[in-house]
Amino acid sequence: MQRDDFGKDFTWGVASAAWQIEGAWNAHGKSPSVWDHAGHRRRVRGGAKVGDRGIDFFHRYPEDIGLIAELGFAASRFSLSWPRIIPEGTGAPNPSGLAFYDRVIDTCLEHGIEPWLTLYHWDLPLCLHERGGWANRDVIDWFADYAAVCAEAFGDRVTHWMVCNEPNMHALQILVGIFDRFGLHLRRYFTSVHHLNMAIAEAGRTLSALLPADAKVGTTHQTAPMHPFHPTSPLRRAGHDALDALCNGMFLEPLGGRGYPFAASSLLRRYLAPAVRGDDLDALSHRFDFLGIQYYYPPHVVPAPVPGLWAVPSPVPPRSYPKVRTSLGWPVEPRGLSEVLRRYSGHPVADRLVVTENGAAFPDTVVDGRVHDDLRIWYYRSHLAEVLAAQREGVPVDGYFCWSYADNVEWALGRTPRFGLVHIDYDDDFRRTPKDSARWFARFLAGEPDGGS
Ligand code: IFM
Repeated sequence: MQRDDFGKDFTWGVASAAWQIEGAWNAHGKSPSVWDHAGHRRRVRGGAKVGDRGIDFFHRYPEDIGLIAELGFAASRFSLSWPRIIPEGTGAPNPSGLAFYDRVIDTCLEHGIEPWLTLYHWDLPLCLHERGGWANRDVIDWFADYAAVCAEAFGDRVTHWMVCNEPNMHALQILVGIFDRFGLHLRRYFTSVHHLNMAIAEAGRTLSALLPADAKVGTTHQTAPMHPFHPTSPLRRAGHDALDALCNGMFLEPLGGRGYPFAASSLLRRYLAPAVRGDDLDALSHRFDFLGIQYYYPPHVVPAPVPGLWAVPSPVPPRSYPKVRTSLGWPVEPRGLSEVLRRYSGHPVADRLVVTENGAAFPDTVVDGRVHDDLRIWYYRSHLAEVLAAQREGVPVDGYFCWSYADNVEWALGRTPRFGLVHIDYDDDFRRTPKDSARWFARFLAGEPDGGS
C-alpha cells in the first residue's frame, strides 16, 4: 500500500475540535460553552483546568500547524468555537474571535495546508443552553445566523466546510444530562435531535447560498455498524433495526429526504414525532457535497427487554470479537470501516464520502524522547487498507483524516485517552513530541511504500 494507490486527488489530513485543543476558554471576549460549564462543574475528569487549557492551541497554533505541514499532511480539519465568535450566541460577532480564526486559517494556507472547517463540534454557547439550547426550536435560526457569520468571514479562503460533528454523539450528551442534571432526558433528547437535524439542513443551505460556487459543504456522522449486522431471529432483527434507527437512521435518513424511520422504534413515535411540525420533513432534506464518515468500532449488539429498543450494545463483547482493544476498551475492527463506507455509498445525503475521523487511543509514554506506538501504526495501516479496498470496489471516498493530530481533551474523560499522532506532555509545559505513528505517516505521505516498514 502506498499513498499513490489512493489517487492524486485524495485528501490526507488530521482532525481536531475547538474545545478539545484551544484552551483560552475566556480569552478576548469568549463566553463559556456548555463544555466549559461541564468542566467547571467537575464533570470532566481532571477538573476545570483540563478544558480551560486544552492543549493550548490558542497560543501554540503556529507550532502545531508547522508540525502538521512537516509531517506531510495537506489538510487540517478543525472546528470553530461558536462562543468565541458570537459570545452572546446571537447578534454581533466578536472581532477578536474572528481574528483568531483568521490567523489560524492564514497560517494553514502559508504552510500549504488546506483548512477544513467544522462549524459546530458540541460547544454550544452556555447562554443559549440557558434559553433551552437544542431543545428550543429557535436554535435553528440561531445556528443559521452563526453559519452566515462564518461564511462571510472565512468563505474567501476556505473551500471545505462541515456543518456539524457527529450529532448522534452530541445528542447522547444531552440524553444523559451532562449539561444539566444527570438522568435520562428522553423528551429533551428527541426534541433536540429533531432541531439538530433541522439546523444542519438549514445551515447547509445557508453556507451553500453564501459561499463561492466552488465551495464544498458537508456534514459528519459517527457511523456505527452493529454486529451481528444480519441477525437471524425476529427479535434480533427488531432490536437491530431499532438501534440502527436511533444511532444512524434518525440522523441521516431525514437529511437524505427519506423521513424519520418511525416504523423501527416506538421511542421515535412517542418522543420525536411530537416535535415535527408541518413542512419539517421537506425542510430536513438537504443534499450535501460530501458526507464525513467517522468510524471507531462496531458495538456488539445483544437483545434487551427495553420496549422501542429491544437491543443494546453489550459491555461484554463475545469471544469471537477482536482481541485488540484501545485504552477505552473499544475493539479494533478495521473491516467495520469498509462496511460503513459501502453502506453510505450512494446514500441520498451526498455522492461523495470522506473519512473525517478515524483513530485510536493507546496508553502512550515518552521514553528517551520517543513514543513507540506500534499499535497505532498497525491501526492506521489496517484501516487505510480498508479504505483502499472500498475505493477499489467503487465507493466514492476521496479523503482520510486522522483523529487526532495531537493528544487532547477527550470530553468527560479528560486527558487520559491519548488519540494523537503527537504526544502532549501536560506536566512539561504542553511539550509536543511526534510519536512513531507520526513518523510513519511522514514516510508514508512522502511516498514510501507501506510507510517504509
Ligand atoms: O474525541 C472524539 C471527537 O471529538 C469526536 N469523535 C470521536 C472522538 C473520539 O472519541
